[in-house]
Amino acid sequence: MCTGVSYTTRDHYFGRNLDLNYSYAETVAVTPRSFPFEFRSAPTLTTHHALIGMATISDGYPLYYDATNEKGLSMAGLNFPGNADYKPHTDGLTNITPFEFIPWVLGQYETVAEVAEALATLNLVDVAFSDAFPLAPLHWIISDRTASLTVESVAEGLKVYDNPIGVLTNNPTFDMQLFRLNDYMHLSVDPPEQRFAPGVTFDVYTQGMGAIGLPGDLSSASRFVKAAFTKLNSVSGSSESESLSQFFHILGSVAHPRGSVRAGDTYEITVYSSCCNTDKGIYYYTTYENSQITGVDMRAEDLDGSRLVDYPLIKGQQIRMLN
Ligand code: GCH
Repeated sequence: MCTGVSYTTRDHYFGRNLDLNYSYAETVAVTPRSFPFEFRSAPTLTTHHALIGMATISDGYPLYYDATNEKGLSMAGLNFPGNADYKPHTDGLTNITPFEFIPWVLGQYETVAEVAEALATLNLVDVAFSDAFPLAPLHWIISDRTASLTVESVAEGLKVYDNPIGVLTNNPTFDMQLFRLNDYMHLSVDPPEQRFAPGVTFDVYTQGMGAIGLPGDLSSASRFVKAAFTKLNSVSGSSESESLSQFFHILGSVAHPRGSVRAGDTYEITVYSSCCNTDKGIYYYTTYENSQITGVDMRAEDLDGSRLVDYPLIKGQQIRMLN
């Protein structure tokens, strides 16, 4: 399972958990402005906004899972099995494959409003990258510092939803996830008030009782509610250290410790958690076994060049011993 989050303190932050029982040699990849983005049907972007994000690189092409561009626009693909439905090529529309979708959006646009307009003529086509990398059933969250969209290509066509929560998980479809939040409107960070029945005395015997009923399991629908509650009630200072810490705690509230979610013969784990400062273009991550925050600053690279730069993940614990 996965969870994507958009969060603003002084700067804007965007990131996700990637929860899986396998991994594809992910790297933090910086795509500079003159790296030619070739598309199967759409015209090549010979120059474009620079991108930073998590990707698997195959045949020199960055297959991004999530990324941010130098204008602060961000996007992440999350699993959407059974619902994602990509279409045949259609003349008159912009035909983009799912694996091209992140470069196509982040290469060209600066705001969610611009993307919403471009999506009016978009067709997500059923073309795989290669035999080794078949079509991935995904839906996407696209965010700038003020707004988020959810994009779902389903049987009825392309759906574009405003995402006022700034959170995305997996199934079911986003309209259902949003609707189910209604069931939790009684939850609160404050101690509960007695409204059970007149004349009964109750004891607020511990902190946190106002949110009893908040789902704690790791199903997608439950993670949506938990991450929404945690994010929307989040309180943090505005420094980079305080914001990053808070962001990773929000993601931590829906992380997968190995053993809690069986997937076949193995277990889903939170392979990585990411947090990009979208104003500064710095991509931070932790991995399942590396709790130290590692960062890559896109502005330290030659963004006018054409050479893709990638930093393989540091996956082992970085322990500071004091004696
Ligand atoms: C290719 O078409 C696209 C690229 C892959 C390979 C297939 C590496 C890039 C990117 O789309 C990759 C994709 C493999 C895989 C990824 C995807 C980004 C996110 C997705 C995960 C499986 C999503 C994790 C998730 N799991 C919960 O939501 C890595 O499709 C669940 O419910 O299983």
